[in-house]
Amino acid sequence: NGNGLRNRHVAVFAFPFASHPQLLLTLVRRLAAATPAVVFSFFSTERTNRALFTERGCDNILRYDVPDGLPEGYVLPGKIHEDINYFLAVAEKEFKRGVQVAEKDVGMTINCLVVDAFLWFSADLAEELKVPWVALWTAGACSLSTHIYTDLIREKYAELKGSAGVNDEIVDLIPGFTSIRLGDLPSGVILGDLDSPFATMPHRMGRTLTKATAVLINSFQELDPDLTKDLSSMCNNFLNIGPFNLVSSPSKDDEFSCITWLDNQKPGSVAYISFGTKFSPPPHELVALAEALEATKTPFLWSINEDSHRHFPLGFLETTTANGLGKFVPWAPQVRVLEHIAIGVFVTHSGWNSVLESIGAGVPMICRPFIGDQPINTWMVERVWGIGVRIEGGNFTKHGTCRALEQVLSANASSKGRKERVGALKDHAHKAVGPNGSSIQNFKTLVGVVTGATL
Ligand code: U2F
Repeated sequence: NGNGLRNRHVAVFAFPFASHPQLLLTLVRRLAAATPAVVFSFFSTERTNRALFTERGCDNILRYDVPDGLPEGYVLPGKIHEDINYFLAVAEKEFKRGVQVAEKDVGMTINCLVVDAFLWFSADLAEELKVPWVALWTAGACSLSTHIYTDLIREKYAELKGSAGVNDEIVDLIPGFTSIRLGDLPSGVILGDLDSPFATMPHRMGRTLTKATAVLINSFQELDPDLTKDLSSMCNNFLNIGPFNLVSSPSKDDEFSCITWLDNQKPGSVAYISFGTKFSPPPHELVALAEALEATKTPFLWSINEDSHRHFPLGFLETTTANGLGKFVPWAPQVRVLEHIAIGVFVTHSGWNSVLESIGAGVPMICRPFIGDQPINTWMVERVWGIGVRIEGGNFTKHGTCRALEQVLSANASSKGRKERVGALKDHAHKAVGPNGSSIQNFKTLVGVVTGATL
């Protein structure tokens, strides 16, 4: 099995929810291909591993299942927060136990830990084993910065003595940001229940990451030069190694014939709509969005689960399908869709992967954020990068959505400006992962950390 050639053993800990484990495995596959002498033991729950390890992968990645901590009889998926809490209650113990099993199997002790940054507590294990601790933050530099600076932000916010509301823009609140709207900070930084696990987890993560051997993000440094500079001063080896979707080739699957449908649309005319893996606007907003698409006669491709069709206005699905204005699919090959010449705008929840994929394809966005990092990603899209608009008032109304569609799809100067700016970022993204690009250089540094060459 080639074990004789293997000289290092890396343990990888996944946070087994939403798109997290997939992204980590994408990274590990890249690392495994670059370092054939290293064995990677990948730990995640049985349920996520089953979905991830469908194809034959690299010989030097071993799959290990860890328990999900759910009580007997619990039906998945429950409430996401509940599922996460059950997992976190057993995670530290189970990962540790798993490492001992893998060390025995492989016949080598662990030389390095690569983890999802949410698993901040694994820094203790790395210290105990005296090995480098490498953490992957699956979202952008903007949100990471708010977690690293949570203590500072809280201090400055306290000085404001409640005089600022959620809609107020505060100048110089966070290093690397000229200004930020308080309401766009991830909940749990200053707003919401600061003692809940969803506030304490990223807070403790932020404090711990500054001690990591390397902090990796799925982004490219030219997107956020100021934030990158600042985060590099806070963390060791702060490495932008993305966009991941431009490094790995997109899946060729197009089960629902999205590409064929797009082939028959005019260039730059179609709105692609998707709210990621977990989110859907409430029924009245789906109605408003549907009405706006019809009123503006915007051709659209909508990735939406069939269960939500019942919320559409009467006859909307049938009419728009019959007259060719729209196409509804339960899943779209998003990266390929966004790259299609027919796409004019992406209506998105601003999940980090979606934002990055839109940038990688040079498509401007209309953002309707829900929670977590989505509002701050939206802030960046609209106010910092100038490549999209936040839906007026934060929710879809017929009027606001018509306006946003007209704004982004029209041929006027501000729409042209948006397209030019997103086109320029697209070029930077492609250069970053091209020969000698910044993300490729950073990846080499990472390989050095993982193989022990740079220690
Ligand atoms: C969580 O976000 P999500 O996983 O809900 O959303 P994204 O980060 O945008 O990732 C969705 C991925 O699913 C793909 C799409 C993205 O790679 O290409 N996809 C698809 O291929 N076809 C479809 O029809 C629909 C989606 C979290 F909620 C966010 O706040 C975080 O920013 C994010 C990253 O940590 O994770």
